[in-house]
Amino acid sequence: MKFIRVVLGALILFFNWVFTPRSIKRSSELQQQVDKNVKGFTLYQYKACPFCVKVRREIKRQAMKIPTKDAKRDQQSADELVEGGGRLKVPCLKIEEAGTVRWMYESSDIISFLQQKAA
Ligand SMILES: N[C@@H](CCC(=O)N[C@@H](CS)C(=O)NCC(=O)O)C(=O)O
Repeated sequence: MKFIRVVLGALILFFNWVFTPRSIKRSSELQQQVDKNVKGFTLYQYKACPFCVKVRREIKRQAMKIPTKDAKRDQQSADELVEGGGRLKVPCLKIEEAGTVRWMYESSDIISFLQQKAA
């Protein structure tokens, strides 16, 4: 079972690498605005999780600068996720804005939210 998961993970990463999406090109003012919109965001994720790959691809497509934390390999990140978000489930977007902190689970919700921030 573990072997199958490792092979599938490697395949996901390989195809993600081969078909890396292009980043959108914006004017520098627009890009600065998008950078500002996502400034306090952090993505908690696993490297080979397909839902995380889906979110990372959208981040790349949208040319967003969002730091990632690996909640599988880094115990501190896993603890932060459980303490803050309430569950060890990825992907999860930590959203720090306007003095508040929110934790958003579900890849489709995260992608829709990021698309709004890019609009
Ligand atoms: N529907 C979720 C699925 C996320 C999911 O199943 N993530 C897995 C890793 S690939 C996970 O964190 N599993 C741990 C758990 O569910 O407790 C999404 O689209 O984000």
